[in-house]
Amino acid sequence: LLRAVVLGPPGSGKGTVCERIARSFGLQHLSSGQFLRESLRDGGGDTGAAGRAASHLPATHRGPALPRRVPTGFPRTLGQAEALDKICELDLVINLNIPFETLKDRLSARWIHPASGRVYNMEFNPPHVHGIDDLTGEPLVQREDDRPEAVAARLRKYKDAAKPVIELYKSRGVLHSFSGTETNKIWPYVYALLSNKIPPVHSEEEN
Ligand code: G5P
Ligand code: MG
Repeated sequence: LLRAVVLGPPGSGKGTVCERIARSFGLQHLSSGQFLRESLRDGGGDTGAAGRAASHLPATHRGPALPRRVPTGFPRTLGQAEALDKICELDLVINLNIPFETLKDRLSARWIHPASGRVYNMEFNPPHVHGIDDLTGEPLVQREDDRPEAVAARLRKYKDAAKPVIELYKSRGVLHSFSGTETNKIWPYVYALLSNKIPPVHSEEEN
């Protein structure tokens, strides 16, 4: 059993890296943000508000399914890390450390398919047809919280909340930080770290 999570600021590539981990190691990707967006889709509201209820998330993920999944974006606060401690102890925390300017650029070019959570980027991984999801043919949208005025506030909020979480896992010796501006350069290191612990089902290059 390997209990791993992926942490990082908005736009750091948690979703992108986690999709690759999921494919390479036969796991499922579980995004707390996507989970919150799905919960809110019919009721209206914003993910920030729903996030305040996110301390319920560990219970949702309790059970035998947990080791087969790689959560991203959780735990996001010290309170959530402590709640998670009551359920299991993490073996590995992957922390993505990406410069602020890079995050802003990436988020302004991000488009998503809301129903599936599939993520595109006009420069990095554009859809085959502009504005259209590759698999369903449905329209893509920009996330409300990717508007430039929202991004700066999100980054600030993340920094404050994440600092003690990062310190906690660092002090336990389970934190692995990866710094850079390109996911493709970070990915081989993440792959190498994980393939030491669990057998891959696909090679690194296949992602
Ligand atoms: P989310 O959904 O977890 P964030 O803000 O933490 O939201 P986000 O924005 O989803 O994280 P990401 O998953 O880290 O970013 O990044 P990504 O989508 O993979 O990559 C960003 C973009 O860059 C994409 O377009 C991708 O294609 C592109 N890209 C990737 N790599 C590269 C590259 O090398 N080069 C280039 N050019 N592009 C690249 O949470 C949403 C909200 O929900 C709440 C919070 O309010 C949060 O803001 N929330 C919680 N609240 C409380 N507790 C929790 N546990 C919560 N979890 C979420
Ligand atoms: Mg994401």
